[in-house]
Amino acid sequence: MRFDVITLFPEMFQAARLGVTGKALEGEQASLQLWNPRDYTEDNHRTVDDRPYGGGPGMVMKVVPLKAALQQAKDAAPDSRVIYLTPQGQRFDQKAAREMAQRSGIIMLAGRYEGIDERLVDCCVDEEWSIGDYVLSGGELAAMVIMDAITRLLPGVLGHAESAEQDSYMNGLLDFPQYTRPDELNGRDVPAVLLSGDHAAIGRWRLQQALGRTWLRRPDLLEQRELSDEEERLLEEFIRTHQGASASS
Ligand code: 9D3
Repeated sequence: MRFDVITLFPEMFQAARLGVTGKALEGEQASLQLWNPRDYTEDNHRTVDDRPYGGGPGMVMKVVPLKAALQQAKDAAPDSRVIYLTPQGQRFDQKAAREMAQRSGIIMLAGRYEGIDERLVDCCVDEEWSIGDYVLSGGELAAMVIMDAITRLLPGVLGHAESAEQDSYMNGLLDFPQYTRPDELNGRDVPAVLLSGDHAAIGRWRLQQALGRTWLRRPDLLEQRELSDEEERLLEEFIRTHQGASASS
């Protein structure tokens, strides 16, 4: 998949060269091209911002250099839709990540300051997306969040084990708790079932923990999900034992 990003801060995308996204960019699963509007300015000061009509605080990104950078990206990636990252956009979620992972590429426009001229949205933006209800300083981190979520879904990016894990555990529940050595830490033991070697019992315990934590922390997720008879039984047992032990955790 091809990612093109219009940004005044291309250096921020060094972070995408690390880890899973970095591996995908080294391989043939993903590519990243950065386009800096400052490189498309014509004045001596290389000005990329201007005052908002109507007054008020802050600045707006200038249309001409932004549009020139965007046009270069579109010429290089003619099949990609243009996505503007903005607090006014649709909320990006795992469903959106799965849909975008089917595309050949996306061009992401990362705003700075108070945003971009609305006429540029009207002419040249296909979709507007937000990553959540909090205030960022610009669209770059949002672009990297979206890149990361999509890249993990591309064929050949994760190993077999991790992909299988994604299939079974992006199932609308929170993760079960993890433990590693040592088996005792500051007087706290690893749950005995995990050392038992009984894989069926381990599977049931993990499912019960996932259901229980989702019930405690994200009841909204449980409301969106059907539970099997087995899951209902495991959750009821969790709730019963939780009520007896809730002071200790
Ligand atoms: C609170 C909105 N605006 C009030 C005048 C100011 C403003 C806040 C943040 C204007 C631009 C920004 C920059 N944010 C993004 O570019 C952004 C963003 C975000 O802030 N939150 C969640 N998702 C995104 S995607 C792009």
